[in-house]
Formats: sequence, structure tokens, C-alpha cells
Amino acid sequence: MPHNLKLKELPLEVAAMTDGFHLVIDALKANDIDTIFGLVGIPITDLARMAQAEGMRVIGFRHEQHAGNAAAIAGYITKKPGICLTVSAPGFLNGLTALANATTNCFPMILISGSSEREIVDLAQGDYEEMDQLNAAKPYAKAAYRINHAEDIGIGVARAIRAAVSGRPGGVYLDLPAKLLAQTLDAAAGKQSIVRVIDAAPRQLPAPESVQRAIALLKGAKRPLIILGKGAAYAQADAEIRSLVENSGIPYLPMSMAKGLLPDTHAQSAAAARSFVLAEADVVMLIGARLNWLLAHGKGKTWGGPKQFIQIDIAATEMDSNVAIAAPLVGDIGSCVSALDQHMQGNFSKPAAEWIKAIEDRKDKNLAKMAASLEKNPAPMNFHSALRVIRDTIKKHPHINVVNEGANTLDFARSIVDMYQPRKRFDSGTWGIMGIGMGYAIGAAVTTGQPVIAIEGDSAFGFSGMELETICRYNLPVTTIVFNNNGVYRGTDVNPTGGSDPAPTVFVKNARYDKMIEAFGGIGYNATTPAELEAALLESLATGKPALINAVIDESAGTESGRLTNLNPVTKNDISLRS
Ligand code: ADP
Ligand code: TZD
Repeated sequence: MPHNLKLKELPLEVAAMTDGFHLVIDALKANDIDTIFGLVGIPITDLARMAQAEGMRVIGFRHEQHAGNAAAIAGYITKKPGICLTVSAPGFLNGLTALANATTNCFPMILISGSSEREIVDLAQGDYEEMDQLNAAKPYAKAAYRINHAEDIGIGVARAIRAAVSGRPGGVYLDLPAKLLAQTLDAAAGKQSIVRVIDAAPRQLPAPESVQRAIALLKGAKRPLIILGKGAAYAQADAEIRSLVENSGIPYLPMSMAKGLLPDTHAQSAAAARSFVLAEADVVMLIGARLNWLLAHGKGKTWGGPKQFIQIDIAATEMDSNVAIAAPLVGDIGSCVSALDQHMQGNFSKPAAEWIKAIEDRKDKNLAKMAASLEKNPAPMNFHSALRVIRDTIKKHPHINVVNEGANTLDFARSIVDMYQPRKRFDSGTWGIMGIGMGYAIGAAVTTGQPVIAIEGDSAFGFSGMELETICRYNLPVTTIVFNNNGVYRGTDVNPTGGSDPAPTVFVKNARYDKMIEAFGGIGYNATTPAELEAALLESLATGKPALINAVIDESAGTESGRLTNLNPVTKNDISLRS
């Protein structure tokens, strides 16, 4: 109901009616969706108001991309689609980046956007915020639907929910024309039209022969390895996965967002010997991880000698996407892992001692090297000395959510900051995208009610920095730590012409990001030493209030593109900076 209307002023026959606005809310609530992340405007302002009036949590953002990212990470954490609500054309497009990122990362979310007059849009007659949003969304979404009639809202929302969470999860677009929201319907008919989705993501059992094939391959392996991906974390089959890993005795590597699915300190974690095990393993079992660029496409130098792969995934088309998969297991991770575990009980010998010993030796060597770097206290701080403080804090408070983006800030934090609990680490993911920081932090804080530490490169932070106001407005327990090294990757570049424009990679020197949060009533800290960083972090966690720590990092620390330097194209004879 528009905010200026009161129920008692309405004639009786109108009170027995419902409308598009209310049916959308009823359809979401009937499916236990209780939160909307969004940004208001024509034609969805009243939808947001009414959702709040009807008891939903409505989190208003400053930019739709971040509302979309919050929805996406809420979907990943809860296995229910996160909802992002936007206005038409530009608002929709801002949200679309998040929808595409969710689809790429296999996170379930629904982008709900209002849209302009169909008749005018279809004739390209120039409506307010005119755009053919449905077709624009299709290439970037797992599914896209438009609802034209109020009586179809129940079924339309049900379709969107099922599409988002069943099979491989992804982003779904739902187009709601302005006219639909104002359509009225008899209240009883409206109630009947609401659909509660039954078993939205049904279990998918693997074929028995595919289980046998995988077991046979594992039994023949001399140097087996398990790789756990974020699909394994998403599946919420934590106990089953732990049981399989421990019963098999096979060493494992967690992909970045699978860190903490088993504690990073687990004896079977081979993370500290990553390059060694990837090169040396002979049979590799992927559980909810794709052989994309993050795993060097399963071939080349990284992977050393010949391999045989077992892959567990709900998407059959993922098999053989990069290299041949000797034993594909298509099904949901919980069912596949349980089936393997059952076949192993009492009938599987643990990997050879030489393999385990070789990994242990390599781990010891690498950990000793890392410990030496972490112990140093250079002034100014470098990535290691600052991250040591965060590592020690998470160790003491393992329930804290961690958001992480940047280049060096991402790469170093991934390897230095151990995680102890599943689904607590959210990062740049499959695209290596910058800009997820504050959106993921807000989504994680709202969804879990637990504190968040956002470990942000100074460039990465800039993409979503204005959402500090959102964090303060909702008083969320988010501590943002900006690794401030004066630029993208580093802060040392100069303009080769000697002109007054700065180099394209550098920012204002010695910026004070901590002052930004003070504008909104949050607490700002400036930390130039590990001791100052630790004091600020502990104080901010103790208060539970929004905080930002400007961590001053040596501007010459870090490398171009972090660990991805080799992905930058280089002309053979370097003429790119000819003068
Ligand atoms: P990472 O980046 O951690 O390596 P990816 O995003 O590449 O992980 O891979 C996740 C994989 O997990 C996707 O291929 C997706 O289809 C799969 N997946 C997601 N949820 C499930 C599930 N419940 N059961 C089986 N596979 C799943
Ligand atoms: N834009 C988007 C949306 N995603 C990207 N990944 C980039 C640009 C390119 N990019 C990276 O891949 S990392 C990065 C950019 C701009 C920022 C690196 O600087 P930083 O981190 O300050 O965040 P470090 O720790 O100083 O390297």
C-alpha cells in the first residue's frame, strides 16, 4: 500500500483485494525469503516500503552492484536465493554485474527489477528508463523471466527460486513491469496463486557404476589428492566431506573459498605444499571445483606428469571441459561423497607413507620459510607483518567472517590467514573481480549476525567504499582494513613523460581512508605498525561497531597483478612504452 494511504480509508470491496506489490512479497515470504537487498526508485519504492511493513528485512544500498553482491553472498551462505531489488534500466544494469558474477561463481540469487511500459519499450518510443531488460539479462543469467499478470506472480517467483538453487546454482533475473505491481486481484484468488516450492534443490544421486569407477581409480592411485572447491563448501555437506577425507587419508587442497571447510590446520591439508602436490599427484579428485584458470585448466607445467581426474559436480557439462575426466561423478556433493565414503569403509588402504612423508617434508620447509617472513617487522609494514595480526585474530575468533579482495592483498591473505570454519571466507572468486568487498561484507553480516573483517587492497576498496554509509546506517559489525600502499598493486609508478598527471596505477599519497567512515559515525583508526593494527582490530571487534582501519603498507611492497603477473600480455620487443 502506498505510504500515504491508510487501510481504514479504503472502501470495503477494495480491502478484499490484493495487488502485484503484495503478491510479490507474499510469494517471497511463502518461500522463507526474509531479506531484500536493494535500492529504491520508480517503480519499486513502494515494493520496498511494503516489504518492510510486512516484516521483511530491507537493506537499502548506495549502488545496486553492491546490493546484488550482498544478495549473491547471502545465497551462497544460506543455499536460499539472495534477493536484489532495483529500478529499471540503469539500476538494473548496475545490478546485472552482480547477477553475472553470481552466475559465474554458482551462487543462487534473484535480481528483481522494475521495468518501464512494455508497449513503449517494445516500440522504442523513448520511455523513462527504457530498456529491453529481459533480453539484456539473458546472456548473464542462468534463467530470466518476465511476469505480466498479477495472477502469475506466485508461479513466476517459484520458477525463479527453483531455477536459482536447483542443479548448478546461479543468478536469475525476474522482470516486473511497473503496471504489474499496480494490478489488483481478488485477495482470495491472490492467496491461492502463491506457490511454496517443494524440494527446490532435489538431491541428485550418482549412478552406482560411476561410484565404482571412481573407487577403482582411487584404489589404484599411488599419489592421490583431493581438491575441495567452493561448490563443496556451498553444498553444506561438511560432516560427509570430513568423513571421506579422514577415512581415505588422502591429502587435500582447499580452493580459496573452501578454506575452513576443514580447518586449515588439519593434518591432511597440503595447502603449504600446493605446487608440489599439483605437480606430483597421479589421481586427483575434484569436489565442487572447476578446472578453470584458477587450476591452470588442469594441464601444463603446474600439473607436472600425467594425471587421472575424478570429478564430482552437479553439472554434467562440467566434465571434460578442459581435460578428459576419467571418472565423472554427476550428482549433488553430499550424495556423491557419502556414496564414496560408504564404499571405502573397511575396504580402502590409506595412501602410501612415502607420498604423505614427501608432502610433510615440503610443508615443513615452506612453513618455515613463511614463518621467517611473518616474524619480520619492517617499517613501514608490508603485507606479511599486517596479515600476521589478522591471522592471529582469526585463530582466536574463528567465527569471524572474512571478505578479501585486491591483488597482493588477496594472494597473501589467502595463504597467510588460516580459516577454521566452513563458509566464512568470501573473495574475488571465479572472475578475480574487484568490487565485491562492502557488498559481501554487508551480506555476510546481515545473514549471519556475526562479525566481518574485510581485508581490502586500497584499489579494491574504492569500488564499493561508499557502502560504508550503509554499514554505519545499519550498525553492522564490519571492520574494514584497507591495505594502503598508495595505488593499484603498488604506489611507486611515475608518469614516464614527467608531466603532472600521476601514473595510471597510483592514488593520492598517504590517503586517510579512516576519515571516510567517521563521516558516517563509524570509528576510524590509522595503523602504521602491527601493534597499532592489533590494538585497533581488537578494539573494533570488542565494540562490534562499524570501523575502518587504514593500514599503512610500504608502497613498494607487492608485485604487478600479485601472483598473476604472467597474465599481462607482453609484446616480444617491448615497444609498449616507446618514447
Ligand atoms: P572453486 O572456484 O572453489 O574452484 P568453482 O566455482 O570453480 O569452485 O566450482 C564449483 C562447482 O561446484 C561448480 O562446477 C558447481 O556446478 C558445483 N556445485 C555447486 N553446488 C553443488 C552441489 N550441491 N553438488 C555438486 N556440485 C555443486
Ligand atoms: N576491475 C575489476 C572490476 N576487476 C578487476 N580485477 C580489475 C579491475 C583489475 N584489478 C585486479 O585484478 S586487482 C586490482 C585491479 C584494479 C587492484 C589491485 O590493487 P589493490 O591491491 O590496491 O586493491 P594490492 O594488494 O595493492 O595489490
